[in-house]
Amino acid sequence: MSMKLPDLPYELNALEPHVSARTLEYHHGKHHRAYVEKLNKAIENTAYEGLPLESIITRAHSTTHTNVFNNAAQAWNHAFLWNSMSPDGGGEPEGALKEALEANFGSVDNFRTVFKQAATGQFGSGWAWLIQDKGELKVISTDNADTPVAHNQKPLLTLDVWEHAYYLDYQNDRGGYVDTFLENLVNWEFAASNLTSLKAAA
Ligand code: MN3
Repeated sequence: MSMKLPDLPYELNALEPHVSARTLEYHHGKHHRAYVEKLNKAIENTAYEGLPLESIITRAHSTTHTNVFNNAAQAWNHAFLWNSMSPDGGGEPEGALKEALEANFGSVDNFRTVFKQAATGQFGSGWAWLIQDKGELKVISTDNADTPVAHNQKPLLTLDVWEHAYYLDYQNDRGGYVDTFLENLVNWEFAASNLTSLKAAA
């Protein structure tokens, strides 16, 4: 039993003009696919074969199986990324998510400022995240393939800041890409569905 590349939750051109069909064609069809294929190759006939992806990530993280970890984490992160964006995204969060962002960051605008700082401040390749950690919402960035899943943190949203995510559309303007994500693409409903009650977690 091997891992499968998940379909995009929308058409290749659904995020235009913010993310081009060409970017998604390469990002999903080449990059994400390659992580899944390399993972399948790396776990074939090993104790990892047949495990859920999250289990592969946490087990590989606690060992020195760097190749398994990197490809498993990238496979997971990209599947999470596609859902963190939506053709109907952007605008303002509502309800419990809005309240939680205001409680943890002062305001939704300040959350956007902090998220942009994390995304643009990540040196080299990596990811920016909104996570839930011990009952609090936090913004973090991770290097390369690293993922909150490996650190017992619960991701609510992510943005890929590897150059392959934005270079065709934004060249070196990572800040412009992050602004577009926050203004036009961010899938608040997905984040809200990932938010577990802060009261229950406290
Ligand atoms: Mn990527």
